[in-house]
Amino acid sequence: MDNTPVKISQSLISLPLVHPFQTSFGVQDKKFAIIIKLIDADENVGWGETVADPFPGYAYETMDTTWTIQEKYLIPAFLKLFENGFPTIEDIDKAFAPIRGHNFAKTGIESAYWSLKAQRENKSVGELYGATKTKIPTGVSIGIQPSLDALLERIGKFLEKGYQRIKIKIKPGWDFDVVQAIRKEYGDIKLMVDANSAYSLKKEHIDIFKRMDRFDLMMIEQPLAYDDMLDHKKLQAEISTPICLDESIHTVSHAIQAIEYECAKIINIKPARVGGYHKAKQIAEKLGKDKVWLGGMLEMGIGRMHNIFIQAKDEFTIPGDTSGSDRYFTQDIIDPPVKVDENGYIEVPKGRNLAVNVREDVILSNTINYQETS
Ligand code: OSB
Ligand code: MG
Repeated sequence: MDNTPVKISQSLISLPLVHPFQTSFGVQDKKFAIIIKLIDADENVGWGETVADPFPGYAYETMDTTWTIQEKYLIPAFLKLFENGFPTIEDIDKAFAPIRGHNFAKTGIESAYWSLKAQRENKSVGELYGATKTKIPTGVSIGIQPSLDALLERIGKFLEKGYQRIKIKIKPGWDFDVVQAIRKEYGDIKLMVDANSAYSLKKEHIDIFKRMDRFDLMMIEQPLAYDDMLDHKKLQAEISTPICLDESIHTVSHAIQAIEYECAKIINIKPARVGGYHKAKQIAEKLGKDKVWLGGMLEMGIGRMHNIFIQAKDEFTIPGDTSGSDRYFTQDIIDPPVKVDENGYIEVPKGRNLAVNVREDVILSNTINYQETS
């Protein structure tokens, strides 16, 4: 049996979002993704998704940089490994290490690798990630809305659908009063806020966070600058609400250091931001329950399935940002789409590889750019 993959392709696609997503750094009404398809000589297929956005607002990587880094550096380095047989994750780590940064691009290729490996070994991707659970608890991340009433109504809708936890985006001027109104309307629901770095250590901002301690939030996500762990440590020392870091964490050691040095109490793991699912797995295993949960990048179905399988690991007890496909898209690229049950759980499907069908027709009809390498 010839194990060499004959082909790897990348397809840049876009899907309209059912509801615009607004954060402190911008608004999105479309989602872009690069779908990675890996085919070996026996026609086994692996699927991956690169989740970078058009604008470098959340991360420095974009759909253009990931496309280029993949085509010019990662794909050639990756394909070369197969000259010596089917590579291990350690081989891949070693081949990608000289290419500094660009974790989103690396994760796109790495996720396709896991999917191909699962297909070849007749396993589910979950088995490779160390999944044990049959369902995962989940929440929803709600963007900044045009009015408080619109936000309250939207929260009500997701609570009715069963979502276990509500996360809202905040920014200066859309924070204390908004959280107060939510507590008044919906009582002691599981609630948290995400600032996407919109605040600083100036006194009026510290005061807002001190006053928010009374709301018993699960956590405050990334209040301060994306590259400043020490300021987060200072803020954490002043407030009782746990700080969760998102944008600041790019490696396994960042995650461990942030907890060890008390810059945060919780880490939002996004596989794309930390360089892949293997690294995400390592962070979860090293930090353990109550210190980690899985964030999201409005993934399409392929990235969403990878996210579900990693969250089926024991460590993920805090509800994540992986919502049902219908919260994002009218038509997802997988069948069946992801569904959240009335108790706010997503069932982890059993079956080979991603355990769902990839809708290649939907991918094709939404493709903007295509490239393949053999
Ligand atoms: O900060 O967690 C974030 C989406 C895009 C970029 C950054 C973030 C988010 C989310 C959405 O909060 C999570 C999701 O529903 O996938
Ligand atoms: Mg965040």
